[in-house]
Amino acid sequence: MRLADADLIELYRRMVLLRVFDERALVYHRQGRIGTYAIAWNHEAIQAGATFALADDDWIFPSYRESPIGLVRGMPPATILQWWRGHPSGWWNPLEWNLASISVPVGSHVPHAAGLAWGKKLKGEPGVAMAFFGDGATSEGAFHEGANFAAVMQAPLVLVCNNNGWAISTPISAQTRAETLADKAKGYGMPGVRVDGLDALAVYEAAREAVERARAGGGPTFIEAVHYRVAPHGTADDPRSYIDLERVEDERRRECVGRLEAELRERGVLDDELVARLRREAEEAMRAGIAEAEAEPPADPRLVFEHAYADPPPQIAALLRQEAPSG
Ligand SMILES: Cc1ncc(C[n+]2csc(CCOP(=O)(O)OP(=O)(O)O)c2C)c(N)n1
Ligand SMILES: [Mg+2]
Repeated sequence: MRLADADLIELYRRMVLLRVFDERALVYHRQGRIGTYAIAWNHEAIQAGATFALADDDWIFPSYRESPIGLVRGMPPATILQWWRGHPSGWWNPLEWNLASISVPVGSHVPHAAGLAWGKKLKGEPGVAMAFFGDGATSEGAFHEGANFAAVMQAPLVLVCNNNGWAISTPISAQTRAETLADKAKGYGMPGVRVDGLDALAVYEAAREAVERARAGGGPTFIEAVHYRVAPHGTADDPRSYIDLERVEDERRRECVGRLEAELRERGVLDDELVARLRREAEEAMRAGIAEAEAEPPADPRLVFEHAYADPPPQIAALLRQEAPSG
């Protein structure tokens, strides 16, 4: 289905927002203003493209790689920056955004998404769930359980696998003997499709079909979005010892935001002025976001323990009784 010009601009705007978030977040990490950060550079076509097929009622289950995905629903950048700063104001109420909390354990959110989708079906409520995870997650038991369960229950679930070729330093060839990850879908009895992970419109189209099928009672779909990771796994990783650096250079030249931009310029939908304005707005949102995050008072360290124990051990109970540190 052809998107209207206004939709194409909105899709591009979301990609720019995600790109600028990622680039600024890396700088903030280097400046010591946020903690470890999972770099999402060149994953924007998958994140913006797939979620573009969702309605506001639909649920998103992100992994750490999709940490800024709330931006596509209007979540303030400060919230996500606070998450990476380990500050409680970075914990949102999932019901407020129909956005589950970010899963750092690999694949453990796939059964959660399957359960939510099945629950929607049982209650006769509208809405589908979309879970994002990586190629490495397909080797996890939790992925298998979630995918199988969703298929058996014909739950309205869309599984979006970001196949960037690497699980930190483990290449896809060490994860599976399957020719493609999409082939795994057959074993669960669900449709599996493979798309170019740098082509936002192709990802959108695959997601649109999957969402439509899910809404119509046709059960889950597995989407494998293929690309090659061009940035380190995260800020604590140095991939030079394991990655194909020539391929990285090559892939960087084909990066996905510039690709959609070129297509939309050719269609006469984007021009210099609009491109500059959207980037400027995203940069301003980030400047305001980090300022807002840093203006918040630091969290009370006792919070770390408050929700960890029903009956705290005596030493911790004594610490919790102390006055909160001032400043
Ligand atoms: C259950 C579990 N095992 C191990 C880890 C450590 N770990 C963090 S990221 C990662 C690699 C995951 O790769 P992939 O699923 O391909 O996602 P990507 O990071 O490439 O987006 C691993 C093994 C973890 N977070 N959770
Ligand atoms: Mg991966």
